[in-house]
Amino acid sequence: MGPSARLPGTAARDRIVAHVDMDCFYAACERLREPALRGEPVVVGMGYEPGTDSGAVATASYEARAFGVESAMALSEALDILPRKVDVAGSGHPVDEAGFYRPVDMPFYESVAAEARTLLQERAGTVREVSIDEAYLDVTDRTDWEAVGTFARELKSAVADEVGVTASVGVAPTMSAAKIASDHDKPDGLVVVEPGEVADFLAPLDVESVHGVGPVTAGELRTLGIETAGELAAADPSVLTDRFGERGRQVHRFARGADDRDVEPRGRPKSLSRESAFTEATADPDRQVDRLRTLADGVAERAKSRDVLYRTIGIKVVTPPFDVSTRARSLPGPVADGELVAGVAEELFAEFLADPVRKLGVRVSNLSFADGEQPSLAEWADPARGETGRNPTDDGQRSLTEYD
Ligand code: TTP
Ligand code: MG
Repeated sequence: MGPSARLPGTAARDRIVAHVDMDCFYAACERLREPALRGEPVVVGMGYEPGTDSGAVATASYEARAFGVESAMALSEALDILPRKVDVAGSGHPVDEAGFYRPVDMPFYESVAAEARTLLQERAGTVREVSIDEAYLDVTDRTDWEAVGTFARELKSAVADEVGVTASVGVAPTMSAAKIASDHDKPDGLVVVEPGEVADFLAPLDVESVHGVGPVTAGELRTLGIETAGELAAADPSVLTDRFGERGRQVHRFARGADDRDVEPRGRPKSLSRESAFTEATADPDRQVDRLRTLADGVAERAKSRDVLYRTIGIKVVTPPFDVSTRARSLPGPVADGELVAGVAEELFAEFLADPVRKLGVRVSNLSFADGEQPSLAEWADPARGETGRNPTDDGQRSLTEYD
């Protein structure tokens, strides 16, 4: 049996799970190479061209958030509430009410994330990476409940000293409580929820913080008068299953703190993809192709950073109202070639060119991994997938809704 196997019928062991999430990660990376940005409002824009107001906010430092800037906001809107420092000079606008804007630089952020991953892997037996800045650690065999506070503080210091960014950490006996705990005291947070405290910890929180409850489900629950996790936990399970089916039963369990998922290392992805929506459908071929190329570059970059070759290149096109079309082409052999991804994506897109398009995606599949290892079982059976409600794509990476 593997380390996470459990005899049928036995109760969940008291796991010690830590969830680690870096604070304003892209902005923290920018500060790492540009220390003058420390303590300043910093906005990192996806699709942002310095000097313009194009793109959308990928993240903002906490100083910028204090002005109301937040992820996925149109960059032009962010600039309205927080102008660029360089623009306000001599304008009479107070300089301390202005910020620094930087474009997304994925290769750099990936390299910082790789350092953090190495460190987490040294300090925990089992690590499940969920996104570029977020991972679950099973630390049951490294510490105990008396010592875990110290353990987590040392982990945070190591991330700060060796990687140079701050992390928030949540510790709990379950994955879902650990995740909520890491978010509870951000930034630079450390929250430990001991066994027996989970239900009390969850009870006052908004129902949307319950694992598996996204904004839509939360809205429906509110119409049923269920606003907090505690109210969800106390709700009649049959009402929930009538309304939401099996998922109703699941979120009811999560709200009560029950979650017997083990921290499983992430399996090999079957494909890598990126997608991005236009705020409004666009029929402008230049914007369409431009976006397609950006997505293709992003996918190729990701494959390269993971040492992955691919044999199939595909696109996804969403046209109004919500019609999804996919097209794919397989190559004679595995390649790693960004220009080819962009070129094939563009050819596949030709039949849609100048149609109104809401959303575009680029995907590579038929992957081969450079180290020749067999894919792990976790790849085939992964109950924890698709959990964040923020459209993780199949490699666990977020897709950003861009505004333009
Ligand atoms: P998050 O961990 O959600 O956000 P964050 O690290 O910036 O801030 P914090 O955790 O302190 O709340 O996401 C990690 C990175 O992913 C983030 O730095 C930028 C990117 N991202 C996007 O590109 N688009 C998004 O909509 C979100 C939420 C994040
Ligand atoms: Mg984060």
